[in-house]
Amino acid sequence: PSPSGLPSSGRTAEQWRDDILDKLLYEVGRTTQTAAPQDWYQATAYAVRDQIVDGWVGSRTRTYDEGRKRVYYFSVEFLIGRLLTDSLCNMGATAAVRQALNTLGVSLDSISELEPDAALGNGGLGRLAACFMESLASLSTPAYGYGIRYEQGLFKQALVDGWQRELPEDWLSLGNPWEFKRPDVAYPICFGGVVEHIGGDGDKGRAVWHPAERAVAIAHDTPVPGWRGRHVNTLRLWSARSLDPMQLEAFNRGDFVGALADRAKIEAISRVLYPNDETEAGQELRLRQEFFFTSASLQDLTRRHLTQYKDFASLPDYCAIQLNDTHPSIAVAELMRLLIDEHGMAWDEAWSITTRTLNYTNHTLMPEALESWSVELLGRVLPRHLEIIYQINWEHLRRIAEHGPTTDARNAALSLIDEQHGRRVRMGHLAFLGAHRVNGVSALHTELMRQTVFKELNEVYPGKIVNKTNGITFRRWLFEANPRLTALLVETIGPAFLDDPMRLVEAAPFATDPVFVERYARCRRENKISLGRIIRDRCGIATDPASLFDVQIKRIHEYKRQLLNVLETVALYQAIKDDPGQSFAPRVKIFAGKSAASYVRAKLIIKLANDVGHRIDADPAVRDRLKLVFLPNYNVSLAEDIVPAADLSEQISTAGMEASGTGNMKLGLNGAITIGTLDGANVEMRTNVGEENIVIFGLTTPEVQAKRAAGITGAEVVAGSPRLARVIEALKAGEFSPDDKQRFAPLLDAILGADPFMVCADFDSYWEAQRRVDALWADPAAWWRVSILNTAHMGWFSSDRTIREYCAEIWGAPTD
Ligand code: DL6
Repeated sequence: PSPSGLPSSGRTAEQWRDDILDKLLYEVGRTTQTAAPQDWYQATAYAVRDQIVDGWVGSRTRTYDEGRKRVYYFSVEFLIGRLLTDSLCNMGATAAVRQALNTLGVSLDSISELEPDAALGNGGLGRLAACFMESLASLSTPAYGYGIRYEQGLFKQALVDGWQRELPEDWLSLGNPWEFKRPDVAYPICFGGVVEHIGGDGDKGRAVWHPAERAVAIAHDTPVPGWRGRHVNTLRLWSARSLDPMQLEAFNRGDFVGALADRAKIEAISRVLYPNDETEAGQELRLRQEFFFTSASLQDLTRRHLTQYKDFASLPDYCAIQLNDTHPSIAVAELMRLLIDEHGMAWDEAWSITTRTLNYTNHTLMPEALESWSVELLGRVLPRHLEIIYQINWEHLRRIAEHGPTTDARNAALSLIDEQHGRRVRMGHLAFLGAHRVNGVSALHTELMRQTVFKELNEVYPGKIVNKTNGITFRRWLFEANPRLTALLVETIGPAFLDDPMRLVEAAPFATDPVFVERYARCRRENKISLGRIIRDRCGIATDPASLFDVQIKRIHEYKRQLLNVLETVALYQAIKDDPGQSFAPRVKIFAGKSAASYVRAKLIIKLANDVGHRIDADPAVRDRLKLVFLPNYNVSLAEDIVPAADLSEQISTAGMEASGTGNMKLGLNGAITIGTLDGANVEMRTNVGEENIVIFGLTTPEVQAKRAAGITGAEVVAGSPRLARVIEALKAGEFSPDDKQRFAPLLDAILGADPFMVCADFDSYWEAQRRVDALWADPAAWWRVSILNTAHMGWFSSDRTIREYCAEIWGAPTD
């Protein structure tokens, strides 16, 4: 093991030094005299990449030679963040490269910071895809991630006077040393036009699609090295190019803009990542994006399969495709089209192959987030696919009719076509029908899928829905993000947990060992000091590491209830002012997260948090006991700074609404104590850590459902809660927005009315839970015991466990 406790790659610092100098000269074209920090970053990345490539080639050869089954993970988002530190960690090369750079007068930490985050995702779904890719490689499961190479990732968030402003994200502007462009791996992607039926077999027969428009998908490959570099997989992202660079005739006429118009329209497909939780995101471009990467990926993998195995009958034996949410669910119709129209297969055989190859993961139950496309749009952009979807639906409803009496209402619920909202194709239903297995991402969420969105389909296809509780990669979220704690754990319980996360439990007996506790607490303190520097630099606020760092980091959404946290902050502020003698824990409330650009209320919540923070900071009577900071531009690398420094993890969504959550696992692994509702994976975290080691509050899912049905308004709840009433009064009176007293009226109206997210209903319970947190904080031995036990019991939430379950129970794919 290297000094950090992590394994070493076997390459010496001298070898790395030579490699880096070589790359600096011959790849970057600079000398040590002329190199800027960015050049050093590039040279180091190229040197590290070289070491990955050997393993990459070896892994592909082994997969081919041994006929190993491949997993294909289709995802419109891969939120991978930075790759240099990730690769170094997995290759066991961090210490040697650091030393090599030191001899050249370069700091590894400084150049790592220059790498832009690959922000090719919005939040949980995209980050899960990144963790899964890493675990697949670490478990030596042959896998490809397929997605889109967005030129602009998720927007950069600036805070201007407390308001979110979106700035373009330009992560490729200085090049991307990790990717290999493959201009030869290119597929045509078609849109529009008409369909000609040529075969017999009626509506199930073969057709020729005469498209109106053609794009080309070009592959860009990024190697994904697993833990200890044993196996390397591929993330293949597609970019869109037009067939013709320009209309030369128009150009020669002097119409320079018109000459490039078609090209611009095609290339827009891979230009920008859509914000996922924007309800109106479903515009034509989004549909084109989804089809674009799905079709390219299917063409690519079927070509690979055919080259190796010569026929399609064995496709399900050698390929498992996972659809990450409904975004790639057009794969059901596209795979059918490829098999029938392009390869001449009969419908029934094509359907059998499709439904044994595809699987689908659902990530949300919120009706507005369940994708559907108008029949008109789908028919216009993908006419052949709409026909196939109609035929799948016809067969599906016919089979149901054959199995006994049914009703119109039941048929309407089962149909792929939603007739209630202007004839729309339900993409979740399509994915369900086309999949071998459909999974939820936590036990509670999976059960709710069975009871709600897929109730009728589950009755017709019992057993198709299975649960696969999410996980996180410990390499990124413990070893890299928290080297101090990792080294302490290695020293205390040995290195076995680095390969088997369940062995973390061996740290449990040390939860009451004063020497270990002191060292564990010291790690946290040092991490808090590091985070404090970031807070000071970005927010201009000084923090005391002796304060409780209370963290809520995630997308800003009403159901995630940052508002509840801010309201509690106001109540605490008032309580401290009322009676300065009360012994509340000194706290720094840390928020970070982006709101969808068009989500007005979420943006107002950001403004409220900022206004409350400023008000508190301006109050000398309170500011040393309570702070609220909102760190701008939350992304993966900022999360890596915050997570190891958190004492308290806020997982306070309305019960029944968070599919799983994975921030809860990252923070718990690093020893933050969770304050949370019985929602998503919090339920399983309680089981794993023990109910005495987690602070649970609030309504349960059935209680939320009952409250909603009873139609109790927030105003009625407030009438019975003097503390909340006072908070509301202060906001109404404009105490936090003297320049615009009405500013927060839309937020108040929402919670005082139907209060769909139960902010008022859960307020008192949340307040009391926070006071339990205060009491625990006041007893350091108890606090650290609980904190350490959280780290020790988080092994089950490794994405290695999740991926092993997928491999064994869904994909039939090999591990190790
Ligand atoms: O499954 C990953 C992640 C869950 O942990 C979160 O609970 C869930 O909100 C998130 N969903 C999304 C966007 N969903 N859609 N569509 O990120 O997935």
